[in-house]
Amino acid sequence: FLQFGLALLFIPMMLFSCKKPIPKDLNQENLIPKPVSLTATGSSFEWTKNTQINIQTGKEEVREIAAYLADFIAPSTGFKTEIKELKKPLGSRGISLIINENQKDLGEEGYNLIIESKKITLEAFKPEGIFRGVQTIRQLLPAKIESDSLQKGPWLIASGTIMDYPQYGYRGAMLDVVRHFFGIEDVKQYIDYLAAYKMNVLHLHLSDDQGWRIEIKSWPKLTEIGGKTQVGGGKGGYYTQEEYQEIVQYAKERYITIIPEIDMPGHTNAALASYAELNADNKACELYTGTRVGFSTLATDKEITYQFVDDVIRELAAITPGEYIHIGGDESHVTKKKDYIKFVNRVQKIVQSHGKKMMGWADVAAASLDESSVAQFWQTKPENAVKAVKQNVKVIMSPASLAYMDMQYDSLCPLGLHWAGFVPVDKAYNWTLESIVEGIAKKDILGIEAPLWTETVETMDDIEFLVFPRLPGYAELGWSPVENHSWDEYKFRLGMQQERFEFMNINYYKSELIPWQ
Ligand code: TNX
Repeated sequence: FLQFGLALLFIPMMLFSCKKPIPKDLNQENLIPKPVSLTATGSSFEWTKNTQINIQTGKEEVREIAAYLADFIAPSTGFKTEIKELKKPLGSRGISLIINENQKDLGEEGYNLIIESKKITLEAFKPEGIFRGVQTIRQLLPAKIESDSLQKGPWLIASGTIMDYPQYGYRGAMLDVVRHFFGIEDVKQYIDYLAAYKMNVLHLHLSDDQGWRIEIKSWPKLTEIGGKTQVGGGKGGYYTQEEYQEIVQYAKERYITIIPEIDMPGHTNAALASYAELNADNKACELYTGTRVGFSTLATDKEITYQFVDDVIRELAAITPGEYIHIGGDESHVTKKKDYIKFVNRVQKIVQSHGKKMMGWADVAAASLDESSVAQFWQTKPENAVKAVKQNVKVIMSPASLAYMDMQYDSLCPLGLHWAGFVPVDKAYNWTLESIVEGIAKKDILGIEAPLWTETVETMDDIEFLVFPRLPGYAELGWSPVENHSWDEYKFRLGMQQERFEFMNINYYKSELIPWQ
């Protein structure tokens, strides 16, 4: 009788506790990048099969973001989330994605997120802000939300409010698709990694000594010959203009801008091997599959060279909606200085004539830069970046010794180079954009970019090993206010990302510096 009585007591209690899982605490969540401000209110919202996403009528872009969110949670939850267009989406249930003029102060990418036990309200001035806020919702869901197979709930989101916006408008990564070629599926995967950490730029390094990776219809041999190989002699590859546009579109749907780079006048062996007339001696050189730098140059005093540059930039500008075209300009060691300056000045005009702004590695500051141009600081010595700022040009911070994801973590690291030193995960995080170069202040800086050169990188697994876990740190340096950065606190948040990395099938480097969960 006693057993029966206890059972009577416990069964309803168990049922009750199944219905009401223990609330999560928003303060204990491990968001990267860390939001500007956050207040916990001690209960949870549960995403169930009946949860709907509400949007305002006529907001087509927001509908697409709602569909992205619904698609994202579908494989792991099994839910078919309904998207409802309401005149007043501030209903009492579900998740409302709202464009609101009143959020203007939070800027293009800022958002306000209010999580209550019965509803979630995500408000922003622009769809960009809604998309960034959706990434916050994503990180507040249990890590298994990242799985592509069905998982068990409950799908709780801790309640409270988050007000958030980025410090810098440019938060990017670069992928070198020349030294080793990566197809569009890999590039899309890379874009998804950037999106998850609220990054908004992917710089694609599309030409170099070892290859030419973008179809140029007026100069077809660039890809027919120049696209045929890569470091180590593999088969290389290239994107047709249609494929490139597919990448641009995929990135756009994630509020990421593609910045294409055609590196010149140095780093041009692949072009020089494809067209004899681009060489000073009119002889095509051999294709190159090694890893040396600084040995090639376009013939800067031939008119055909500028015809070539104009055609390439024109075709590229026509399929690139972003405002920048990157012209490289680094390590032109065999171009005479006066020729280099003349070349960059002329190319800057060509870029502008096609309605774009010029971006270049900071070496371009030797030339006369227009204030609309942008210099990317990469060298271990900052003189060139300082020279750019003196010309009122804005800079992107990519210091090799801190932000190069192709630098080895340590001397035992099986992949990567170390010409700028080792970059362990703490070193990668422990710096600020505005205090790294004397004479360059926050007002001179557009943001951060973490490049990945691929001399030693052959597969997506290799990419992931060098990118994770450093990338989330770069995202935080660009997004979160300086007073929110602390390695001692960040490393625990990063450790908590482990379960997410596992569900995402990321081949991350298990650095001993991080207290993995
Ligand atoms: C220098 S960084 C280069 C690249 C190499 C890289 C390797 C820069 C602007 N140029 O050509 O791939 O080092 O880390």
